[in-house]
Amino acid sequence: MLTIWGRINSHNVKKVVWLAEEMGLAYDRRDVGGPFGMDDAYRALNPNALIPTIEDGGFTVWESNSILRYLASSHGGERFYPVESRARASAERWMDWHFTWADAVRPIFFQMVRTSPDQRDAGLVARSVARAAALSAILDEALERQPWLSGDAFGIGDIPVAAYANTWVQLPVERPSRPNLERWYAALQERDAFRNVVMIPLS
Ligand SMILES: N[C@@H](CCC(=O)N[C@@H](CS)C(=O)NCC(=O)O)C(=O)O
Repeated sequence: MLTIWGRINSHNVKKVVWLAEEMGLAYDRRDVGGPFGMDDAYRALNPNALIPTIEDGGFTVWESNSILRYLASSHGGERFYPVESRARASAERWMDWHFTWADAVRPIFFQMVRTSPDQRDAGLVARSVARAAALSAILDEALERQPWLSGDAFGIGDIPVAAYANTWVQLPVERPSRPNLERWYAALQERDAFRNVVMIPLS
């Protein structure tokens, strides 16, 4: 049985649980992090004191994107991970680019969801909203040429960007029209795992 440590309102935990659900894996998710805290046993598993961490038959991995790659390389998850080297690089590029995207979306999320209104930094929100809007043009352009960030089919190249795209879409901020991104987001919503794991209320 796969064990996934991490509270489910974490973007990085959502990514891993989403893939586990897509793969139909049996897993036991344990709440760690944020209000749940972390004990010494958890810190021994993950010296970064961050979530998520997984344990699979005595094998422990942390770093959410590494976990995605591991799961998609085992347990029949290969259909989510292109094999051919150029197709794989094209898909994986979005897993790395997601850090750029997350750096724009995260401040808006923290300010609007996890910061009381009187403590908010309006300048930071405005700069981050503008940055996310500009970056969304890059996504839109890519999704004009292909249906998924992973290529012709949904895969792990879509998951990290989509976790933050959902937050961007759910936040009450101005967004430019991005037809291809909107078509991709609508297609994501047809996936049960995306709706059930990622599209939960932001908290
Ligand atoms: N690069 C790491 C980042 C992990 C990370 O920053 N996790 C956040 C939650 S999204 C965390 O552990 N925050 C502290 C906490 O929840 O207590 C990964 O992708 O796994």
